[in-house]
Amino acid sequence: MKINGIELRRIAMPLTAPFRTSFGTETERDVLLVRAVTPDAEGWGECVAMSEPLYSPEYVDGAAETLRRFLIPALPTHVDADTVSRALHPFKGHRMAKAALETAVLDAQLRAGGQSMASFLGAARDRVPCGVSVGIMNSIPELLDAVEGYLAEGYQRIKLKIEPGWDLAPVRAVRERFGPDLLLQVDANAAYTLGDGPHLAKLDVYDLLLIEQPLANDDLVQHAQLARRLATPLCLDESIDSAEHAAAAITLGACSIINIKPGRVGGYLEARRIHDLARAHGVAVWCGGMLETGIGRAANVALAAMPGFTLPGDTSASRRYYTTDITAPFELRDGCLDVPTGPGIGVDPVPDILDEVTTSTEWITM
Ligand code: NPQ
Ligand code: MG
Repeated sequence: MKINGIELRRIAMPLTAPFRTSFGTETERDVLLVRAVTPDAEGWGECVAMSEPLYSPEYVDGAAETLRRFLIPALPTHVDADTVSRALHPFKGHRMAKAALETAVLDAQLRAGGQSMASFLGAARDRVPCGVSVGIMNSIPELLDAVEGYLAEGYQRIKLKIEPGWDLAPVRAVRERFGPDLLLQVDANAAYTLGDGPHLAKLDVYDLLLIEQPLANDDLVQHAQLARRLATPLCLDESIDSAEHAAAAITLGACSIINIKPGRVGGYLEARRIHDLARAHGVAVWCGGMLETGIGRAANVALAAMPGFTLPGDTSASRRYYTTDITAPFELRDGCLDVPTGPGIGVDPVPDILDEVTTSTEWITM
């Protein structure tokens, strides 16, 4: 497939409500979109980097610079997702930037061939069960109201963001209020150390599905030690940058569950490798979220339809984060999202809405 050029487009998406995690409070999503233009089709990729390097070392200005300076110039003039992946391989890190470019090319390739992303990835179902990630709140009553609202919308699983000072009490309150059948899990975004092990073990009585990324991103060995001291299954997010990290974590016993985010691991091809590896080892996976717009969400929903995704993901409806999405909104139906069936990611930005939120565009000719 020939490639004419790449557009880098920045958009500013106000969040419906501030989203607080152990690393900070976000009120607006600063998103970089990549559009690959070929003679036969256009493809879209969404870069999941945040505006600041708080979740991982990547950040959106850095991703844009990496794309324009190194990644896009390294592309051959005839591409598909595999050749893009190989061409980007010499560059270390910058997986979110790579993922956005590879996904834009993959989307264009699939649209040109009339195949859906779900079919390409080997999806096993046409709808995926959805969970929701609930930020740190100012009070327990406020948290209980938020959880009650999400359950009324049909979410099948609740994930509470935790940090030191906001862990046992909110978990206890939610468990007591909504009962033993609620699928409940927590995410610390690396806010604890191994010394907090005895404290985190107090979560065991609340029968959580999992505890996600309690320790620092690079603490694989410490996670293995912690996992042995907890009854709650340990899930890794930030620590897993690649299939190699996943293999190491599984071998070490650092986790029994993996949160797969295609952006974090460098794209959907690598995400599929981690899925296959985890499945072969009996390790459950689920699809995480990075407050994607409909563009990133569509591809994530296709991924989450693969057979090894046995736990509900953070693939929430558009309205969880945005009053107006840039695509037709993803809406919950019986606690599930429908997997898009059209070619490629199966959704398109609505031109007027896209223009309204665009803050800059840049065209790079091949
Ligand atoms: C997680 N996401 O699983 C992340 C972290 C996260 C849905 O909990 C702006 C952009 C704010 C990306 C906050 C969920 C964010 C962000 C949190 C990602 O760890
Ligand atoms: Mg997480």
